[in-house]
Amino acid sequence: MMHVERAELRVLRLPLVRFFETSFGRQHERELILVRLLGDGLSGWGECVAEADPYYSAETTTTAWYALRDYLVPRLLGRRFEHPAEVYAALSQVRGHQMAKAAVEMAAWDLHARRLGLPLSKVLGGVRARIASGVSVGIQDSIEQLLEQVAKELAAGYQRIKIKVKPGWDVGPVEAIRARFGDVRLMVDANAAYTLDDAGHLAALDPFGLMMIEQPLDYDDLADHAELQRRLATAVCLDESIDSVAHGRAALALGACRVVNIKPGRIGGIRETMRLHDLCAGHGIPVWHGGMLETGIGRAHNIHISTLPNFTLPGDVAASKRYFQPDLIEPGIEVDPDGTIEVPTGPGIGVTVIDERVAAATHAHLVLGS
Ligand code: SMG
Ligand code: MG
Repeated sequence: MMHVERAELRVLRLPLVRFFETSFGRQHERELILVRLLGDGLSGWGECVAEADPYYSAETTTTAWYALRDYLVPRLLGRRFEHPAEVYAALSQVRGHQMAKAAVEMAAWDLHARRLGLPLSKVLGGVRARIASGVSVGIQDSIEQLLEQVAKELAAGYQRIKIKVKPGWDVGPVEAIRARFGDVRLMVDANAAYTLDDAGHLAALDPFGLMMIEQPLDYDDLADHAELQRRLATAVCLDESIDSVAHGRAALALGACRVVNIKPGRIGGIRETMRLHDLCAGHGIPVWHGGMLETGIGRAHNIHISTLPNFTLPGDVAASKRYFQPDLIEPGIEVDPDGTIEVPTGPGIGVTVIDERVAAATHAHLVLGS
């Protein structure tokens, strides 16, 4: 029995080591919410993937704070759960707010695994001790800068390169990477920057043998993606459009993608991740773990989740030092020269949170419960 006695919510702001630019803008800082659930003398951590601005998703740190404080945490406080798989259902009266739900649900999984004294990956039924790591390289100011970044990441061992694209920064950068680095595992992510009218232009990427093109069309679209997939040789991967297991099912039924990026935060947490993972496996659709510029806390969750069997492609789960120096955990997440990350073996997410670093980055703090 897991007893939820108290919850701590925090808003943190951390500078990024280097700016990160997508089709919707450039950011230099990460604002995020941390959730800590306490009970029976133990605590579990969750990290909310919502950002300060509603550009990747409608949810933001502000909406997540409101949902957690007024609706989600109050539904868990004082309650006992046999298993964290029950937590998502306990939040079901609240519509949407998947990122806020995921943050507190994932904290419950960490708490549960710590009570059992087991690494989270074991509790989930994970099948590997190391995960394959890829990187996401943002839009750069020049092709030279892009090639420099890609060279650095390949030298670090990363198993696949993803570059962010947008109209005006797509075929040229891909061509330049192929010319310089040959047959590396390469993919692109448009973060919804194109429309179906661009299908002909996107087909110009087909000859480059990309692993996939991620979220080319609108953030909530499925029908146009299905039409685009019919017109492209390159596999379409959906990210933003799959914000629930139900939408995942619709995407597969429509043939809107051949690959799925799973971010637990986007779909409501770990239980929903397991459902979407199994659904995709049943359809022969490979999945990989997305990233949301998480600190080591969210990153550690992502590593454990990536041990599930159908996470067969390298994810956006990279080393701490690409984003934060220092990270909130010690030691930070490291990538070995073979492009893999070791799954932490300690209880729960298995990383040590450095309280002083959390405190120093905290801009708001709220304790709920006894
Ligand atoms: O965490 O390495 C990371 C970032 C990976 O590119 C990444 N994420 O659309 O997949 C994506 C983006 C979303 C974050 S941009 C705010
Ligand atoms: Mg994406």
